[in-house]
Amino acid sequence: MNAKFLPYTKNHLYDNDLLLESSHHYAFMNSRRTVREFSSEPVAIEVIDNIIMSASTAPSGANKQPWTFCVVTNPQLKSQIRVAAEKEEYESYNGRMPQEWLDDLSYLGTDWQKPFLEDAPALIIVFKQSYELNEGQKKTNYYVSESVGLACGFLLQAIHQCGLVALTHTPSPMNFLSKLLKRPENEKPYLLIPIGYPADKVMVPDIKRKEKEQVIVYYQ
Ligand code: IYR
Repeated sequence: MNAKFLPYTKNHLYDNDLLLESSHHYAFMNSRRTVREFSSEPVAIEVIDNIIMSASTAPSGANKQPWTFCVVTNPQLKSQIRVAAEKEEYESYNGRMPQEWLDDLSYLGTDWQKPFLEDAPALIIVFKQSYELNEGQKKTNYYVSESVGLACGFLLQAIHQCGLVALTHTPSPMNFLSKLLKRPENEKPYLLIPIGYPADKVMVPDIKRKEKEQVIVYYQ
């Protein structure tokens, strides 16, 4: 099948306008923080739709878009997810994670308890589609983890743009999510992202981001 090509144009910025735009964008992105305490104030489903559809514009291997975003707002299901996640996290924090890992995390103040799984108005559970399954027919997907990671990055940016906050939570192992959400066999849980407004007077750890000399290498 031959690809059909369409014209594509961009607003071309120059010199100072370009510099200003890039520096404003950096400042905006640098103001994003992971938040672990949420207000229970709901977020409209239409807003969540738009945020997820923004994420779904991410590039993907052969444009297969190998992702499913499950949105849980049902309080009973949120509670079931919390119970199952805390069961795994309790084991992880009490024996499964080596001391070096626990030491690396200690300054973030995380532990096995995950109240945000019930407090946040919505949980977005991102599934990667290891392969495509269409009426029993399997088809290959490519660069699945890279593609879904990019979509999650877009998702976090859209959430930040809307003045909302999120947390990239990775209960481990995560297979309980496939069971609770009754996902098909070609989907594997990838990230659990609670989304909402921050709790009143929320605090975040005093983290530092690396300097540009530490993250960029120029070859000129
Ligand atoms: N999944 C655990 C532990 C955890 C691991 C890393 I790496 C973090 O950056 C943060 C937490 C948890 O969610 O608490």
